[in-house]
Amino acid sequence: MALLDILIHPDPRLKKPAAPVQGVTPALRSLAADMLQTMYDAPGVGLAAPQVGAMQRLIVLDCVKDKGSAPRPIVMLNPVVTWASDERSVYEEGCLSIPEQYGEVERPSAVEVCWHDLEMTQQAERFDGLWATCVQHEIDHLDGKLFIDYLRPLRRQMITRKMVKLKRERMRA
Ligand code: K1U
Ligand code: ZN
Repeated sequence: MALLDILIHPDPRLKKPAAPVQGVTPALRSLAADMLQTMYDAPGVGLAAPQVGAMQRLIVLDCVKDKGSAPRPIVMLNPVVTWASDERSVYEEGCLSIPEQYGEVERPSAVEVCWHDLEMTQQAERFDGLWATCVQHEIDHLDGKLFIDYLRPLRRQMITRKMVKLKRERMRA
């Protein structure tokens, strides 16, 4: 397994829709395993393939935050939200592609998601709490959407400028 480089905003690959996964190959299994390792190492609770430059509809997540509980890594291929609650909740979101920047985003409190797992078996589950926020955030990545797209233009511009500066500094180091 390997740790992958996470793309930092602004990057054109983070703004592009990803293509459906057509089949499970050894390379795709290996990408999913590397993404999970990269997510845990960051640390994060989710990661979408475009964040590591792979333009495929693949996300990984594990929102078990309590250190005493067993981890629950989930790999989703071609995830689709099939139901969303009318009730909405606000969560202060972060993003591994926009380090150290946070913003309040309002989304449906609960969602039902259908996806294929690595055996290409169809799965469906209802998520709430952080799981619901995270799975919607990750599916947005597959559609080229970032949490800052929900913020006011001025705040978005300020964050983008900070990221341009951060990337410049990282290039020099
Ligand atoms: O997609 C990503 O960039 C990952 C992102 C997912 C996410 C977090 C919070 C709300 C919505 C989506 C992160 O994991 S940011 C890091 C983070 O929130 C976290 C890190 C360690 C423990 C708990 C949370
Ligand atoms: Zn993100």
